[in-house]
Formats: sequence, structure tokens, C-alpha cells
Amino acid sequence: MKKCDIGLIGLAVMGENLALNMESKGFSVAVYNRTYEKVERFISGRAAGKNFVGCASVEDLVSALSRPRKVMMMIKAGQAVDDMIDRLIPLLDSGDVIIDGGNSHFPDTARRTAYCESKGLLYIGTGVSGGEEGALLGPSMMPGGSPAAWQTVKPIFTAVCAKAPDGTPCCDWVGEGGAGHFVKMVHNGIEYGDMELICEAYGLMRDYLGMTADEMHRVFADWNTRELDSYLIGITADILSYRDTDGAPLVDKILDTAGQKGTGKWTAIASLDAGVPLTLIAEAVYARSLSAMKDERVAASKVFPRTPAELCVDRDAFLADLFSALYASKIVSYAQGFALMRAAAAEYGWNLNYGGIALMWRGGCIIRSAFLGRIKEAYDRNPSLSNLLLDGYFTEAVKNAESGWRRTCAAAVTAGLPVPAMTTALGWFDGYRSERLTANLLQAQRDYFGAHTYERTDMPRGEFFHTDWTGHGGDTASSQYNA
Ligand code: NBP
Repeated sequence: MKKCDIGLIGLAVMGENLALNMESKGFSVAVYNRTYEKVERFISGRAAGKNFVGCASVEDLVSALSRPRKVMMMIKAGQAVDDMIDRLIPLLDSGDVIIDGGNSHFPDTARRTAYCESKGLLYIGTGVSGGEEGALLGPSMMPGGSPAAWQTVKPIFTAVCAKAPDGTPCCDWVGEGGAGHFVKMVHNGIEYGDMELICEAYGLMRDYLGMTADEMHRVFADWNTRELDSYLIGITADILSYRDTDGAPLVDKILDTAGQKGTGKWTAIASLDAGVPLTLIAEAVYARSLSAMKDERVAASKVFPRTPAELCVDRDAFLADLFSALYASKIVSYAQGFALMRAAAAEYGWNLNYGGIALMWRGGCIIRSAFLGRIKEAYDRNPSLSNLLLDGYFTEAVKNAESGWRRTCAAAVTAGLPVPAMTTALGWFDGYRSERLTANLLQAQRDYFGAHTYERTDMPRGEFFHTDWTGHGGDTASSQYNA
């Protein structure tokens, strides 16, 4: 029997659709799932008459593959992946490739790459974004791991992935070790930020302007034809026009508590580890946590009732400001996300192609947008751009949006309506563009109580001083290191 081009383990929503996608591009696929009934159902259902081989065991799957063998796991992240790798290793030979397409944490992928390489195998950890539809029709894919594996999987990955509007595949080699899953993690963090910003804009339309779902639908549909043109703005417009069976907007009947699966939290933790402010994404994670505290919020709303704001604004003018606030905050979020990737690249020795990453996210994935084309152009102009805000296009965009952004945040704060992502973006912006911050006082406080020393404005950088602030401290300074 002719051997298959690739093996796929895990026939849940992502695996099943990705397998169908691969087959539709001309590849033969062997499939295996822990619960065998799912293999039978798939083979006799959606896969019927197509180029698939259903396998009852991991051994059957491996023996059904052509060499070098490529086995892709689309299973629950965590221990299940480690266990599956240990089952595969004795069955595979040098040069074969194990691929993890799940949402694994990047340090796990770095560890698994080294482990598989130590056994003579190659390993790829790839981000796959786009949900069910993306998996079937073309996801954004972010592979990293063993560089020698890339040429082996490239024809399949670039055939099945999404294509940018100019036809470029939304998949390219990201880097060694956990680089692919790191970039996917930042993608998911940015997704959290984009979603929270849209929800804040919706909140101001609903609770400040008192707009109906239909009116909001029209605004988001209009925004989707402008700089904010994106998948998430588009689905927001769709959601706002969707009616329940009784004709009322379904969105109004959905409980206001959000879930999360951890990738946003990982991004925020990575930013704390790297010392890179990622304020907007962190706020977006906290906003979900706050939303989940429904009972406590209901109780607190009785203790601190909000005084309805006197609305004396021109609706169209406010909506124009709101557009600016969303756009400027989104720019800050991406600037912060790309800054985190720069720091990680320096720490882990990855040679990340930032324009290439923007292109990978340009199609197929949840954060796809016209805006990412602008980011690609910014990194084409200057591949070592230190911050997105310093690219001419984005500098102008933020300057143009700034006054509307401030008016929006001021109105929301005065009305007592929560816009944590928009305001934290503004706070970061004001800090980032400040020549002189207040850390002189902070450093004095640290030196006062802990002899942590300080540098002086009238002396060269790198010389540290300690003052006996009270007159009864000693001369001994604390050692110099940043934790
Ligand atoms: P799930 O994340 O729900 O995982 C279900 C699959 O994992 C089933 O095939 C299940 O087999 C298998 N599995 C489990 Br659970 N434990 C296993 C074990 N110990 N050994 C072998 N197989 C095991 O599926 P999904 O939503 O399709 O996602 C797959 C991966 O892709 C995940 O890592 C996910 O985070 C990631 N991802 C998901 C999305 C999305 O939109 N859903 C998007 C992007 C990435 P069973 O049938 O026997 O229980």
C-alpha cells in the first residue's frame, strides 16, 4: 500500500479540520485518535472517499508513513504531549519529525526540541491560529524548533496555511527551540488585547451613548472599512446584528463573564520575566478575571452605585474620538507585543523576522487585519526598529489620534465606566514619551531604606552613589544587580 505523506494524531476540532485541509491540498494523511471511535466516525463521515488512512494505534500510524516520517500532534497541551512523544520516539528513526501543533507553552517546546534531538529526531512546535475555520481553510502557522526539520515540512505547511492578500503564505520559519510557540503566545496575548479594546468601545457606545445593538452594528461595520479593518471588528459587527429567536439581540442575553485558557496569562508573565511593559495585554487578562467575579461585582454595584452621567456630547464627535482611542490603543498594544518579542529574541538568541511575523498574522488567524500590513511595511523600512511607535507611519497615526484618545479616556473616567485597556495604553504612552520621569525620587527612596544606591544626573552613567540620609546609617551600599 502506498505510504502517507503525514500522520496526524488527535481528531478533535482542530486536528480533524487540519487533516481535511491537508488532504484537500493533495497530501495523503494517516490519522489516529486516542478514542478510536472518533477515527471510525471520521473515516466513515467527513473523510469518506478521500485520501485518508484510519489507524487503530500509534504503531499503525507510524508504519503507514513515508520517510522521513512526519507525525503531527493536535492534542491537548501539557502532559499528553510529553506522553505521546515518549510513545513515538521508539517507533521513529533519525531524520523523522515530530510536530506539535497545539497551544504548548514555549519553554516546554524548547525542552521537547532538545529532548527529541538528543534521540536523533527532529522536532517542531508550531503555533496554529484561526480556530476551526482556519484549520480547515487555511490557518496562520508559526513553526519553530529544529531548523533541519523546516525543509521537510515546508511544502505541506505552506500549502495548507492561509495566504496574505498578495498571495504570500502566512507561515514561515520562526526560529529555534520554543520560538514558534513564543510568537503564537504573543499572538494570543495580542488577541486578548484587541478583544478587550473592542469590548471597551462597545461598552462606551452602550452605556455612555445609550446606543442600540443595531446602531452599534452600523458603527463597527463602518469601522471595518477603515484603518481598523480586521476579522475581530467584522465579527463584532455580525454579533451585534444577530437576533435571538424572539427577535431581541442575542448579545444582550449573554452573561458578562469571560473565560480564558491561559495563553494571555503566559504572555503577561513572560513580559514580567523580561522586564518589558506589556500593560495592555496584562489589563486585558485582568479584565477577564474581573468579569468572572460576577457575584462580587453585583454586590459591589449596590454599595457603589454609579451615578448616570449627564450626556452632553455630540454623538458623532464622540464616536470619532472613540475610533481614535481604539486605534491608538491598538497601536500601543502591538508596539508592546513586538517589544516583548525583541527582548525574547535577545535572551534566547532567536533571529526573529518581525516583518515576517506580521505577515504570518496577516491572514488566517484571529487577529488578521489590514493594520498588520502596515506593521510589515514598518519593519521592511527598518528591520531593527526599536519600537513600532517610532516608525513614521505609526508616529503620525498616534499624533493624529492622541486628542480623541485623551477625550475618550477622560469621558469614561468621569462617567465611572471601565476602560482599563485604553487608559493603561495612554499611561504607558505618556511614560514612554517622557524625557524625565519620577524614578529619581523612587531611587532615592530605595537608597534611603535599603542602601540600593543611585546614579547622578551630574556624573557619568554607571557610577553609583549612596547617601546616609538620616545621619545614623552606615557607608555600606547594597550590591548592584537588577532582579
Ligand atoms: P482539545 O484541546 O480539546 O484536545 C482534544 C484532543 O486531545 C482529542 O483528540 C483527545 O483525544 C486528545 N487527548 C487528550 Br484530551 N488527552 C490525550 C492523551 N493523554 N493522549 C492522547 N490524546 C489525548 O482539542 P482542540 O480544540 O482540537 O485543540 C487541539 C490543540 O490545538 C490544543 O493544544 C489546543 O490548545 C490547540 N488549539 C486549539 C484551537 C481552537 O480553536 N480550539 C486553536 C488553536 C490551537 P480523545 O478524543 O481520546 O479524548
